[in-house]
Amino acid sequence: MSERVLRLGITHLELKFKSMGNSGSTIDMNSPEGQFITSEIQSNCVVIFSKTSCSYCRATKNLCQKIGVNARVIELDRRQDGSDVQNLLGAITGASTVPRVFINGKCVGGNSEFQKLNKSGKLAELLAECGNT
Ligand SMILES: N[C@@H](CCC(=O)N[C@@H](CS)C(=O)NCC(=O)O)C(=O)O
Repeated sequence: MSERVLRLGITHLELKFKSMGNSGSTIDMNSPEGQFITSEIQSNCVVIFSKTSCSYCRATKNLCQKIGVNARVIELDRRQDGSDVQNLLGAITGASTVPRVFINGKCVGGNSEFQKLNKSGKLAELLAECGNT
């Protein structure tokens, strides 16, 4: 009797896991949006996944301009695949908000984290790793 209950429990957990996987958390870096993200973060020292309508994104872009950071800006609301790219960014980085900022191929977070990196002086160190001036 207890063995039967245990088996049912495991089956239930497996089903739950599969349905969570189907609800948008799947990471497929071979998908078109996965290949796009990989290509952009590998070929640019600083990449900002942004939206033109987003005030946090504006703050990040303004700071880059102010301190002379040369950033590749991708405006997701100007792309047909913007939602797919944003969903995948959410799965990769743990947050699906914009901006999502990558330096030297790694996500450093959103605007708050980017501003903090600048204030602490760590931003300059990260930028130096990939030669951004
Ligand atoms: N704490 C985050 C806040 C970012 C945020 O709330 N962004 C808004 C737009 S300004 C967002 O992503 N909303 C959902 C969406 O646009 O899909 C940061 O500093 O980056």
